[in-house]
This record gives sequence, structure tokens and C-alpha cells, in this order.
Amino acid sequence: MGVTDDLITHDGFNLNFESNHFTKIPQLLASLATTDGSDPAVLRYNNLTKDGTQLTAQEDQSFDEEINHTTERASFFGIQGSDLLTGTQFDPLVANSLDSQVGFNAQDPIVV
Ligand SMILES: [Ca+2]
Ligand SMILES: [Ca+2]
Repeated sequence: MGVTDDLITHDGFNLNFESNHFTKIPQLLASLATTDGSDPAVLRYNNLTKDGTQLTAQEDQSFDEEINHTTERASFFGIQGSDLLTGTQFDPLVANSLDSQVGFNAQDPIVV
């Protein structure tokens, strides 16, 4: 878990996980943490391994055709495990756990 420095652009940034932190390819939750560019961008990842991944800020072309994007930060959260990852829904308005569980298969990649 962490936040990158302000280094993610359209050219990509190699994010290295802490050494020996994962023994298998983790599940990755990640999102841009800043909105520095004048055009909107989304975070993409490529080549996810147990050691890291490449993060890219990708602009769409709905406003213009240029896709160069300035530096952004990203927040990320890696999870390693097997079997079904489950959790209990929590309602922050009433500070109470709901009587249901959510889950997904540990082999499915996740990016939000
Ligand atoms: Ca653009
Ligand atoms: Ca910046």
C-alpha cells in the first residue's frame, strides 16, 4: 500500500513493490491520486508481477487527439492470497456491519 511520487505520465512509471513482499502476483487496487493535468486521465497498469508493475496516465481523445499527460501521483494497494477474498459490508452512516458478505476470486485482476 502506498502513494507514488508525482512521476506518472503517459510514458509510464515503473512501480516496484517492496523487495520480497509478495511471493506471487498480487491483486492490485490503484487509482490516480491527483488531477494535475488539464485533460482528464485514467490510470492503467501493464506487466503486473510479484515485483511491481508499470503505471500509465492515459488521456482519452474525446476533447482533442493529443494524449500527453503531465505528472500525477497514484495510490495503490496490493493483496496476495488464495481462495475467495471476502469481506463484510459496513454502513458508515450507522457504524454497523451489514448482514452480507462480498467476495471475488483471487485470480481476477482488479483495478479501480
Ligand atoms: Ca488531451
Ligand atoms: Ca504533477
